[in-house]
Amino acid sequence: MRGHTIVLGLVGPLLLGSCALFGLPTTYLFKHNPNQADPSAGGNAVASVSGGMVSTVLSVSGLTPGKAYIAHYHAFGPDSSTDPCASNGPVTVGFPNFVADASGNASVTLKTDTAKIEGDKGAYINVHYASDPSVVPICAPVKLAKG
Ligand SMILES: [Cu+2]
Repeated sequence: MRGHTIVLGLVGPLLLGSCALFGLPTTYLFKHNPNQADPSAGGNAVASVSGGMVSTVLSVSGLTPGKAYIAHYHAFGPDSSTDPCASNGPVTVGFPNFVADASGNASVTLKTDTAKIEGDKGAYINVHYASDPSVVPICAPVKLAKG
């Protein structure tokens, strides 16, 4: 009985962490970082897996109209084990550059190999100002615990 409990405790998080690998679209919500950039920015990222590829569609609102942005998947970094958006991880895959429309909305799609964002390699998605990538209005956590 005790053995079962331990096994379930280990397997549960692994199954949750790999849901995106089983074909159903998974939605991740953007949250605003603690800064003043584009204060009403928000939106989501919807990831769909098929044939070893993952397609991720970012749908974002509240951006600065006409402004250029960049977005990336980032790996889990060294600064946190429980908050990927605060972990300061390296870029793993970049989305195509995009520009917010006249209403401050934008949508951009990235298709890439699932292997490039599996596990800790796809811990979060950041949206940056293209003109100053140190400015990151919003972040979508994808993987909530390191390892
Ligand atoms: Cu980035």
